[in-house]
Amino acid sequence: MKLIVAIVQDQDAASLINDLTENEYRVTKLASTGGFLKAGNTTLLIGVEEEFIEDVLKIIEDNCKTRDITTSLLTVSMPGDAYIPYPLEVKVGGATIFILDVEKHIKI
Ligand code: 2BA
Repeated sequence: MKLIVAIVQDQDAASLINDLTENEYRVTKLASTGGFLKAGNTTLLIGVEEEFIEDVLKIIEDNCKTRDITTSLLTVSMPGDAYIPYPLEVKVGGATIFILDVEKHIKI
């Protein structure tokens, strides 16, 4: 068995979870926060047998869009302790995915 850890944007999470559950995959949703943007995102845990990995990846790809996000994360310091926000554009998503080996899966 494998554990797919998928970090997706909040806007894509509901439709992705619907598609996964309609296809009889089990999924756990965690609220997470990106370290760079410090904005909310969604982490999904999906436990599947190896033969279903490609199908799950396809469902994730179909649901997760890449978006350009403009943030005022950076500030430029000005004389006299003043800071002005400096817009920064980053591309976020579709999804960041890790696939891990599961040593044991126990359900009691
Ligand atoms: P964040 O860390 O908030 O990053 C949001 C987006 O900002 C990233 O999109 C990337 O385009 C940009 N970014 C991140 N770190 C950067 C840096 N040091 N310099 C310049 N730009 C940077 P994605 O790559 O699509 O990542 C989306 C979210 O996925 C991330 O949110 C983070 O929560 C997670 N993630 C991505 N790679 C990861 C990794 N290797 N390990 C753990 N989490 C990861």
